[in-house]
Amino acid sequence: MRTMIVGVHYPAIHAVFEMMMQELKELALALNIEVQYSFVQNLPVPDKQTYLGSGKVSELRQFIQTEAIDLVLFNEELTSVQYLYFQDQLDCAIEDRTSLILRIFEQRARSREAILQVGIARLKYTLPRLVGAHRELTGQQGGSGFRGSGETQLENDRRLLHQKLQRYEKELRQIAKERQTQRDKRKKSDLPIVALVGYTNSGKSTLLNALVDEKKVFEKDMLFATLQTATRYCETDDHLPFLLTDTVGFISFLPHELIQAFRSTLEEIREADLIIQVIDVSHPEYTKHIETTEQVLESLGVKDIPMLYVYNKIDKGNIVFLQTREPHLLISAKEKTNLDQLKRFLGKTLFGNLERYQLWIPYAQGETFAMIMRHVHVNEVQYQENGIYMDIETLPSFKKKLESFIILN
Ligand SMILES: Nc1nc2c(ncn2[C@@H]2O[C@H](COP(=O)(O)OP(=O)(O)OP(=O)(O)O)[C@@H](O)[C@H]2O)c(=O)[nH]1
Ligand SMILES: [Mg+2]
Repeated sequence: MRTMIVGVHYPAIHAVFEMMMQELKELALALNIEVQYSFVQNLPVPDKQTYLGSGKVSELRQFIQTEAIDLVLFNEELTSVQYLYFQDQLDCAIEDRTSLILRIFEQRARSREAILQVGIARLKYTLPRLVGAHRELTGQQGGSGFRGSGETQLENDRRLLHQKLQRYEKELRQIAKERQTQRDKRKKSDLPIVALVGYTNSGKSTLLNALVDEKKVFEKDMLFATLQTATRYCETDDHLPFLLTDTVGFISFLPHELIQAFRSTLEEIREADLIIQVIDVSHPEYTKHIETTEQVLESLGVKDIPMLYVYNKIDKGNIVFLQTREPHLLISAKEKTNLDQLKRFLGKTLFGNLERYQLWIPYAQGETFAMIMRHVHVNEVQYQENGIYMDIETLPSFKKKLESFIILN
């Protein structure tokens, strides 16, 4: 497939323009589409109706013809007006950034929840652009100005899509409710929750896998490898337990339809006690990745949660490290470099204010004993004749579960 990318370079996106164009190529590559040509116009702002200036459109049309281009990818999300305009003007397939990202998500979605979320985002994207698809289907019969069968058909299709959207949203609400129940249960377990966030492909899933022993999650060198939130049991260097959550990665200009659709999944981040932002420090644009990540977090209403900046992939030679955020650590998830340091940090941050108790547990309370062993830091255990003596350290919030076993001095 002969493919080209087209972008308008204007002051408002000047700082990220090159990165966006490069990313657009990578997004295409994630769908096995190789980009051959790039077409850029400098403008003060993109044209509201035609995105490019009108002279440039003829030039583009000419180029498409001469080079036999099959597909044009636009650097940004086109408005429905712009989209329809290009559909009319260009003699090849067109797709914008949002649609491309949606396609990747569609390809990767496996769980029912992810499929619904992506489906909703796609429907919301498609509905306002339906006219164009129709004009193509119904051929040239428009233009004479009467309400032909095409238009009734259009109304029909729109209604069907609306109904589908409502069905999806209803089902997703149900799943979101279940997710909330799971979350509440997790909260009740009193284990602190740590969320991994960051730009796509920065190494979040690899880090999670490096920190847990079993039930590995999917990691791969591609954009948006993870669509499904996964939570795993984990321990600090002192064997203090916490939960670690891996989430979908971010990207600049992440379509708002997707953020909205993935809200229930991403809300897990809001309930974290600590956020680890994973940054691919070998990427030339990593400081922009940090900014993007923080913008997305803000749009999700994530605030006032302590954040640790973990600069990953230090094993790759080409690192120019300019520290911008604190607290931070430099690691390699792949080579497992400095993970001890990370675990120590987590221990200090999550369990810094541990309280020490002496417990006495009768043998009849075997289950409680097992539960306590799992959830606290144990200094000493003595199996005595009538019961078990324990010297432990734990978070103050866990005290109420232990109350009846505490030995008062
Ligand atoms: N060299 C090197 N590669 C790494 C390191 N950590 C992760 N990678 C690679 O980076 C790629 C992406 O890793 P993932 O863990 O899937 O990234 P992610 O952040 O989960 O990505 P998404 O799920 O797409 O958001 C994989 O090919 C990893 O092997 C590292 O420390 N060093
Ligand atoms: Mg991942």
